[in-house]
Amino acid sequence: MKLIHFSRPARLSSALGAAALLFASTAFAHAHLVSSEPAANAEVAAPGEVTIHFTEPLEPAFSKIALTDANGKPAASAASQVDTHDARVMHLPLPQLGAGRYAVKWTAVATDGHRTQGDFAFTVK
Ligand SMILES: [Cu+2]
Repeated sequence: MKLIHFSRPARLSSALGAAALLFASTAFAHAHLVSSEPAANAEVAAPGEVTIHFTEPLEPAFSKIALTDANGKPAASAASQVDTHDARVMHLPLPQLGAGRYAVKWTAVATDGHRTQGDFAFTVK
């Protein structure tokens, strides 16, 4: 009887320990920007899309990229998409952009539900 009484709490605490470990390993899994094309502050020929690489896989339903022109007007007509082969990559297809400065605003929601966001600009020559 004593063995049973001891083994139950032991099993419970190891389950809690495993849950705590799991939480610890995912709690800081926020998606941060690794790199982008165009790169921040780059001066480029009109790009076909904006591509951003993140440190973590993204939740497609809640992650997005928006592009505005120098007047603050939306400059992309299509919606951004998380890459179907690599969820750490997000694309924003672009129409033919004229010369000027553009601002990229991204929102990334990692699979742990944590949201990160940021912005950068690039210039089309
Ligand atoms: Cu997180």
